[in-house]
Amino acid sequence: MPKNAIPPIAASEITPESVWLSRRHWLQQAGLGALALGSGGLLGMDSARAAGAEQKLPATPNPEYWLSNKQTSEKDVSSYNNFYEFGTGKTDPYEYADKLQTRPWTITIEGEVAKPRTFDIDDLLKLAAIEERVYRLRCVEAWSMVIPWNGYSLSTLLRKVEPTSKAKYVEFITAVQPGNMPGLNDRIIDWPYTEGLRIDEAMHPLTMLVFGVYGKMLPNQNGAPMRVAIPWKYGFKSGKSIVKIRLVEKMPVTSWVKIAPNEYGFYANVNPDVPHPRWSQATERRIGDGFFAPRVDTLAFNGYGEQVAAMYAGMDLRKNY
Ligand SMILES: Nc1nc2c(c(=O)[nH]1)N[C@H]1C(S)=C(S)[C@@H](COP(=O)(O)O)O[C@H]1N2
Ligand SMILES: [Mo]
Repeated sequence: MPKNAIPPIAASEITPESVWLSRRHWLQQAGLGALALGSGGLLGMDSARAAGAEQKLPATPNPEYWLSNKQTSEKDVSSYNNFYEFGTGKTDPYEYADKLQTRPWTITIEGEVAKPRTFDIDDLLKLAAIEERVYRLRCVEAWSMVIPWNGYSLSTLLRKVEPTSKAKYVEFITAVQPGNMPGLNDRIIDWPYTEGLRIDEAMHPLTMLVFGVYGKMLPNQNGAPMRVAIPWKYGFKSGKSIVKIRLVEKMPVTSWVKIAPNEYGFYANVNPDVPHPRWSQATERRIGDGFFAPRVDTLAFNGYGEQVAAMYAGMDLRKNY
């Protein structure tokens, strides 16, 4: 395991990196990506839904951010989702997100920055080298996945716009496409879905701008064309299909905090010792292991404590949940 890599949860779950890499290499050699597009059947998806996902996004593995745990299958990653704009069912995003229009797409960065700017998504894809990083995703609903995301650190983009000294927080505003998003009729969330981070969290190298997964452009249901991944926080912090990033002085009131502040906090750091008021957060179900497989222990900061705990030194994590 490379230096600084996150220790695996259980030895039984390990796929040695070398095995995984060679399998990946073999798939590339065999040109299975192209085959899947042609047949539209390899993953059991119809071609309309698979088409976007089959567009390649070459990425270089970054061993600094690598888990050796068994990866969640591509099928599970793209068919068991939370994306309430398309419905609250786990398969709704897979079912309905093909209507999301991902081009043209711009991302506006504004607020407390010296150089506010609107970027075209295709320019952001070229802004930095695309890396592959294997991250845990731990949903607040006590299930988890291990996902090879493709992208680069959010800090790379934020530095371009030069945050001012007043930039204490970062707010993410996500897309609203009436007509294309059947879930918007549900008023659970006061759309758009928004999320936020403290500036040091946003600038942390682990915080990732994600454009792809499994070496391909993000499927719509995973937040195409660009989402964030913040692996030490519950999944709801990782906003999908971002259209605006606002740097602000005051802590933004994010979607879930607005809905139920007693259940969902701004920080939302994964914490097995702080239960959700309606369920425990001590263990999790690994998607793909089968419903009756033993649950695995949830780790503090989702296993990323060594890298991120210092940012919360002196804070009461029971109050700042
Ligand atoms: N715009 C938007 N982003 C969102 C959500 C959402 O409903 N809308 N759900 C969040 C939740 S609860 C989780 S667990 C992750 C799921 O990401 P995945 O479906 O790619 O695994 O996306 C997050 N980002
Ligand atoms: Mo979630």
